[in-house]
Amino acid sequence: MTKPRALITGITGQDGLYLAELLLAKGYEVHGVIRGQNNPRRELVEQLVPQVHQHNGDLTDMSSLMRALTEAQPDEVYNLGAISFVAYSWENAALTSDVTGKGVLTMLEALRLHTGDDPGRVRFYQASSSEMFGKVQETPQRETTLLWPRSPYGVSKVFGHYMTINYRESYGMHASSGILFNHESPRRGEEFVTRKVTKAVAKIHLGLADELVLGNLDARRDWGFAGDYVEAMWLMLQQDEPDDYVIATGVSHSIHDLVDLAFAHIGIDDWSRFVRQDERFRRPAEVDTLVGDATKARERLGWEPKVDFPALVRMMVDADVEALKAGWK
Ligand code: NAP
Ligand code: G4F
Repeated sequence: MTKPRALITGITGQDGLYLAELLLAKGYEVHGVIRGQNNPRRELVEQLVPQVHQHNGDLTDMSSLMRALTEAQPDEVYNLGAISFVAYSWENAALTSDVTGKGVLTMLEALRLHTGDDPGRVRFYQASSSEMFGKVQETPQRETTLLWPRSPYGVSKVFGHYMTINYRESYGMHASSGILFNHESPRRGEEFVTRKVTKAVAKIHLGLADELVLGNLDARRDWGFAGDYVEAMWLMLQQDEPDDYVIATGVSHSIHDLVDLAFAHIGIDDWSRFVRQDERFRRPAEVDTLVGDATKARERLGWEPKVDFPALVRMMVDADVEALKAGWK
C-alpha cells in the first residue's frame, strides 16, 4: 500500500516539528518547505525528523510552492508557516501581512492550480489563531464569535482565515482552519512569554541568572500543549467535510499564574525579588484575555487536550534545566 503524503510549511517551527513526528508515526511520507539559503533551523529538522523530505520555498514565492507541490505530490497540505510573534508584527507590519496574510492566499492559489479539475483531491489545513478574537466580543470564544483582531499579526490571520473559507466555498477545496489557542512546549521559541519565563527560571535555579524582565502580567491566555494540538490538525483533515474548529483547553491563566507555577517548581514562593516589569515588553494594543470553547472539536473530532497548564509549565522548566545542564545555551 502506498503511504499517504503530507507537505508542511513552517516545518522548522514548534508545530511543524511535532506535526512531522505525528505524521511519520502514522506512516506518512512527510515533506517540508524550508526557506532561506542557510536556515539555521534546518539542522533541527535533520536531527529530530531526518526522514522528512526537504523542499526550498517561501510563502511569498508562488513558484517555489508550486515546485514543492509538484515534487511532493501530497494528499494533505498543512500551512503552518508564518511570522508568528505578535509583538514583532507591529515593527514589521507589511512583512507580516505579506507572509502571514497574503502567504495563505499564495499557498491556496498554488494548490488550486496544482489540483486543476479536482480541487478537493488535496486536503488543506490553515493555522488560524485565537489572536483573531483580539478584543473579545464573547466569552468563551467559539467558531461563531465575531473576530476583532488587535495586531497586524491578528489582522493578517483574519485575512488568511477568510481566504481559506473563500477557497472552500468558491472552488470546493477541502480546506479547513484550526483556530488554535496558545500552545507551548519545550520547543517554543524563546521570544514567547511561556518559554521566556521557563528558561529564566531554569537559569535562576542553576545560579546562571538573577532577573526576569516582563511586560503585562495581567493578560490571560488559554494555554495548551503543542503535542496535543497537532493531533487536532490531523483529525480535521480526516473528516469527510472541511470545516473550522476552535482548539483550546477552556481554562485561562494570567502571566502572573505562569510565573507563580514556574518559580514554585524550583521551590520559590516569593519571586518578587527576581521579576521586574518593563514598558518595553508592553504592546500598543493588548489582547487582555482569551479562553476557548472547543466543544465542536470534542464532539466532531473526538479531540481533547491531555496536558494541563501546571503540567505543561513543569515540563518546560524541567526541559530548560536539563538543556542548560547539558551545556546548551
Ligand atoms: P513558529 O515556531 O514561529 O514557526 C513558524 C514557521 O513559519 C517557521 O518554520 C518559520 O520558518 C516559518 N516561516 C516564517 N516565514 C516564512 C516564509 N516567508 N515562508 C515560509 N515559511 C516561513 O510558530 P508555531 O508556534 O509553530 O506556529 C505554527 C503556526 O500556527 C503559525 O502559523 C502560527 O501563526 C500559528 N499559531 C500558533 C499558535 C501557538 O500558540 N503556537 C497559536 C495559533 C496559531 P523559519 O525557521 O525559516 O523562520
Ligand atoms: O507569549 P506571547 O508572545 O503570545 P501571544 O501574543 O498570545 O501570541 C501567541 O499565541 C497566539 C494565539 O493566540 C498565536 F497566534 C501567536 O502566533 C503566538 O503563538 O504573549 C502572551 C501574553 C501577551 O499578552 C503579552 O503581552 O504575554 C504577555 N507578556 C507579558 N510579558 C509577554 C511578556 N509576552 C512576551 N512575548 N514577552 C514578555 O516579556
